[in-house]
Amino acid sequence: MSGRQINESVEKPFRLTAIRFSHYVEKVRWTMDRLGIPYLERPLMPMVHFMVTPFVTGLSGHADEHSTRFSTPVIKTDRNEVIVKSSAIMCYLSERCLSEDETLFPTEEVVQLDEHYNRYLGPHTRRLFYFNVLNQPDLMFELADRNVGAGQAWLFKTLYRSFRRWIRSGLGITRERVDKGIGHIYKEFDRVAQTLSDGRPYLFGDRLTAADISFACLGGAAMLPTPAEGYGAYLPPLDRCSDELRRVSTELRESDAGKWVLGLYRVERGKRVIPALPSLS
Ligand SMILES: N[C@@H](CCC(=O)N[C@@H](CS)C(=O)NCC(=O)O)C(=O)O
Repeated sequence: MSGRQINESVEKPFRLTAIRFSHYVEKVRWTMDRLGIPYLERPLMPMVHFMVTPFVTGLSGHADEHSTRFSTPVIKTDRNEVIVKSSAIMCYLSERCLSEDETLFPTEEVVQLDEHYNRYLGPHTRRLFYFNVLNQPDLMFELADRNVGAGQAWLFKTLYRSFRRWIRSGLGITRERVDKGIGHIYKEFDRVAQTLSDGRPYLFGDRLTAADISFACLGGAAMLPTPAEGYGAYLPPLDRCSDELRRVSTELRESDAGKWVLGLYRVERGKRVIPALPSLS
């Protein structure tokens, strides 16, 4: 399915404003790549995004209990519509490009499971990631060097100490919450394995839905998938991560649900077909 033709109903490339390595952004990139939507990505580092997204969303941003109204992903379509929130964007793309038989949101259960992952899985994997990686400035600096342009990377590194403090307090990152979160992540992976244990290829049967993409991105990010494995941004290499992050990622990779997610990246996501800025080579 990866490598679909450029969608001909699209008049000019969409614009994706994105904290480049975000797993919520990956949901949208996956969907756009899958549907052949041409887009240009404006890649951002966290905190630097506050200097950009207000100019894109104006007053239309949407806050929830885990993110501000200036959060990403945000897209601007070929018709100049600005859409915020990963699931709303996926829904728009699905309605615009897919028939009723192909929709990514075929039932209310799919909508609910996607939202469940938005609210109860994405925040836990993100806290686990930041709790560990913020303590390794060299890894954070490499994320900047590999994911955004040189000027922005310089700004991020220069203001890193303040940014780190704000990220920690903004996301409520504490040892206790991370410990609880790890339990939740394992539980969600177990639940997925149980659902798939009857042999079905996807969470809702024999077709890929938004819930599969959502789990693969919001849960799968804890396994730190690489661009070669299909992830649309650069995440830190496992062998340089802290013992805790490496242990959890490795255990998830070896679990049934983790293997299934890596298979989804391989078969359904594939490598990105639309060049992004800057290059991920
Ligand atoms: N509910 C939003 C959440 C997205 C989200 O949390 N994005 C993070 C990136 S991991 C972000 O931009 N955070 C910065 C902020 O909240 O200002 C969605 O699904 O799009």
